[in-house]
Amino acid sequence: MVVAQDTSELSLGGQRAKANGYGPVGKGGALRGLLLHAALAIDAGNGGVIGLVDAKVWNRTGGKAKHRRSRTTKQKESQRWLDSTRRAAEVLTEAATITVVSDRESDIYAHFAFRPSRAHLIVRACQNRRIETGEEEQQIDLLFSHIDSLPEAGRLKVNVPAAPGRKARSSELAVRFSPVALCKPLHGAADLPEAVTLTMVDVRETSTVEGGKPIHWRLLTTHPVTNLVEARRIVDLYRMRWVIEEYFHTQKTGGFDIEAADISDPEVMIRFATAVAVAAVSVMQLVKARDGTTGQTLLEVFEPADQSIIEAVSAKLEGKTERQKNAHPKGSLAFAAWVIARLGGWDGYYGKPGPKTMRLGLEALQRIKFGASLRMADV
Ligand SMILES: [Mn+2]
Repeated sequence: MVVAQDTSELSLGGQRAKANGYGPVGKGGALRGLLLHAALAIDAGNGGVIGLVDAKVWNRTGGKAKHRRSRTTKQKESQRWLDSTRRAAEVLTEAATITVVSDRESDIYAHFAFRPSRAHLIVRACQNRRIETGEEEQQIDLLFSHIDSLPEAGRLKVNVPAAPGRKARSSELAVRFSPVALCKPLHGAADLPEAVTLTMVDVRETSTVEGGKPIHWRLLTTHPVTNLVEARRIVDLYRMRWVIEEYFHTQKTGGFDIEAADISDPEVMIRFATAVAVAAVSVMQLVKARDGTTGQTLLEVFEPADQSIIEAVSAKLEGKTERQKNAHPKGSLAFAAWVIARLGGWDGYYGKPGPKTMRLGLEALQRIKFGASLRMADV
């Protein structure tokens, strides 16, 4: 099982948001809003979204940041990565293995040092840390120059999907990997261990990329890597991090448009954003399940009582031709996704229903359920 965690900024405006008590977000401090940190559990086998492991919404108030080492707000904020990793290990008791993946912001020594033994990590490195090399006497090297000096272990082919400002491409990655012993940061806290042993997997695109940056990921992981197959696995697991970006997009312009909510009181907005964080998971689950590839049941998103309503709505929406029928088995999440997408305005033919359609469909289902409960009360 993969857990993708990340932080997203909800930009809610400038001067007026500031006057309402919203703290700074983004660089420069001109924009005001809230921060959302979330961790999503994903089935590493089929890409299905299992659920929300952790979510926290907060308002960054507390004045001007001081020098980095005495910045208490920053320290408290970086704790979020450790907290979500610990939470994943606590709640995902059924999972055989848990791999928590996160981007460069989470390259924090304590994150590696204090991870629960059940939770493996894959973190994209941004700090050129000191590492110990040589067993006899203490030799010190730097992480990035060490990995750069290694010969290529081989090459991998990957498909890079399209993104805003980027065409889809297939590319070749040169792979290097090595066990590394990171040294405790010079000004690290007293309770940190002197060194942490991890593996670094370095992948970089071999050809130049038109209109975009070539991939270069330096991934630090607690998983052992001794061959190219295992290195590929680390890259593939890290790439599942993309799901959390889609999840944030769902909360914003992709689905709920939360940044357009005009709520002046930060406390009320925090509660609203938390509710959207939960609702957006159901939307993501439906989007991922729409092709029937995740093998999930309807009950992973809906209440048992919803099943007969969804089946009744499906029967009503189905047309006469094969192509107008719900092709998925009853009881599957894919069956429900077809119904919700149709309720959300999808015609059943063209394109694939995205987060906005699924959100509208879920709202329509709520109205249908409400109507059904009124009719029940009439009798
Ligand atoms: Mn991030």
